[in-house]
Amino acid sequence: MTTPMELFIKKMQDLLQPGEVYRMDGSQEEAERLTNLAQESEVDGRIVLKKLNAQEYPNSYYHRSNPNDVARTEHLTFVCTPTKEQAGPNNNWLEPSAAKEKMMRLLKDAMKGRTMYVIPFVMGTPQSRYAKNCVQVTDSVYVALSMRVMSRVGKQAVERIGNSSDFFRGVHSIGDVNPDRRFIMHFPQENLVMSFGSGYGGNALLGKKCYSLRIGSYLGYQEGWLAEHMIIIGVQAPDGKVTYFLGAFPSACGKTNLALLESVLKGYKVWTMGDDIAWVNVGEDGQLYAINPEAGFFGVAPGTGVNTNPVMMKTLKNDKFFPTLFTNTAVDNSNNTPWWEGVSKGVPSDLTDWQGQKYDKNSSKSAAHPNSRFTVSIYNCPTLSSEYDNPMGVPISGIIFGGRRRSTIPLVYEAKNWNAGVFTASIIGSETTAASTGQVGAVRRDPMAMLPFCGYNMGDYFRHWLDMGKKVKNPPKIFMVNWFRKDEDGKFMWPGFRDNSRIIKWMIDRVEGKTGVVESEIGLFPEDNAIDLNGLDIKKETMAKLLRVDKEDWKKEIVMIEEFYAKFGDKIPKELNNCLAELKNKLGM
Ligand code: GTP
Ligand code: SPV
Ligand code: MN
Repeated sequence: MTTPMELFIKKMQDLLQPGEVYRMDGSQEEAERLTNLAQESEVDGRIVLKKLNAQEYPNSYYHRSNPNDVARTEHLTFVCTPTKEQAGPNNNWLEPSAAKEKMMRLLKDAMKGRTMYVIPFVMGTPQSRYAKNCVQVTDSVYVALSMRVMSRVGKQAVERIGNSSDFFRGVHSIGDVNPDRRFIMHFPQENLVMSFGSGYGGNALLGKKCYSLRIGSYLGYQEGWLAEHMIIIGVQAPDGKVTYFLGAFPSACGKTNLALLESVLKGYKVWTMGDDIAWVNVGEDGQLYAINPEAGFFGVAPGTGVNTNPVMMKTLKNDKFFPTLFTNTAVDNSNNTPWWEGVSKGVPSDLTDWQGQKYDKNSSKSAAHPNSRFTVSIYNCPTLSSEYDNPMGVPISGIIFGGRRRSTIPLVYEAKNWNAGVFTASIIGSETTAASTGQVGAVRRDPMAMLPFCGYNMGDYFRHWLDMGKKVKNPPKIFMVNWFRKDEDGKFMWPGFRDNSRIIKWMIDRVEGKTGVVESEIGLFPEDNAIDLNGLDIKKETMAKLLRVDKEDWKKEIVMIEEFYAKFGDKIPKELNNCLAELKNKLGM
């Protein structure tokens, strides 16, 4: 009998007409073979991988992409549900058969003379009942190697799939890397994604944003769970107790740094579970549990250094599981190491920039692309939680939401209950970053940090969040943070990074009921001196500014929130409209 998986591979072969078919087994030996091959292959006019200094960065490789292909392309990303309403105003939509026709035209014969890599993989630890089976085909060896780091590739996936037809299907071809012929099409009803014309992370590693978030969120809506753009961390207190948090921040707004945080507070330690995606289920005991479906980090390089993120610097130098890839950073030619702004104090004198040009120190442009990234296995992380491979996941006590805002949003506040928390998350606004093409620094609504990743109508998504709250016995506390407030001189008011442990400690105290709160118009603030600022040089006035409601700013915020809500018409649950009305009332609007 031909299995559904074999049928799928055969169908792809017929469509794509590859010169060769290679099936990935996920072994270390295979990684060696493919990295060797990639050092000899040219794709899109570039050598795919270059080996970096093995003393400094063992088993690490450098990849430079086409300059037109350095970030997610939201305007070319579609959710193709039967009706436009199902996809919602938060998604680009195309009618499924029209979308498929378009993609079939692009994909037909797309792999002529190329190798088709068949990647069977599992998202989640294979022993978990929350894990999901997937198969992606791709003609990019860079994508194949990245998938190996980011997910569990190989035998276990093939075994789990067996004769079943219940697996995600992903079709990817890098095509000719032409932005005019680039699309990322999602078919949630068919558990299918077709992606053409880009080799970039979120566009091409289909297990990540495409499956684990867009398709995943749709599955979660159907099956009663949540797929979220969230980190998972366990924070150990001096008494040894570990409290688990989820944390949602838009792209390039601090997730990876928080997930690998080295606390500045004595006795507190962060254990890393995940840095980008969480699948959240209600466990048998009625508590909320989370697993990380991924197996690696695809992290922003700029800003990562021994002072800001020492744990990531250590991770990047481990090679227990390899390879580690650096994409679109600069290269320091003096010692053949990857370089980016923030990794060292000075700028090396012999630097090649991310486009392969000699870097001029006086240039106003950065040497590394602002969205340059590393791809590294989570097993190389020295703070990996012992619960990482726990098939049930970890029980969640708090959910942290955040955004990047120079003004308006305080450093931290707490929602008074689950529904108020859902409202607070639904009104998140954040300044756009280089993680997606287009304008950087423009404030846009990004509810739950899921605007680019929710695979269905966000009005329904809000309703689903409210319903989840009803199913959970002790709903976690919900917090809102903003590490990115700036003063009149444009300087960050809060030191951020490792000092964020001070805010996390306060949250643990709140979870344990050890400290009270002060009510405000928007939520609950810490009591005076409740945040441990020991050893931190920050003015009292600065803290006061960071922890107050700027009413005039908030009135402007309300206008933006109402505009956003209006797009969803009567899909906005009445609970959220009530919260909005109450907030307006408190602000005197
Ligand atoms: P994605 O991988 O795109 O989802 O991003 P992310 O949310 O994981 O963001 P990441 O932690 O990689 O941080 C993005 C950028 O914000 C980097 O340049 C960091 O250096 C910077 N950053 C992270 N945390 C802080 C902070 O607490 N304060 C300040 N000022 N910058 C931060
Ligand atoms: C993001 O943009 O949120 C990322 C990187 O985590 S990507 O995988 O490209 O989506
Ligand atoms: Mn992300």
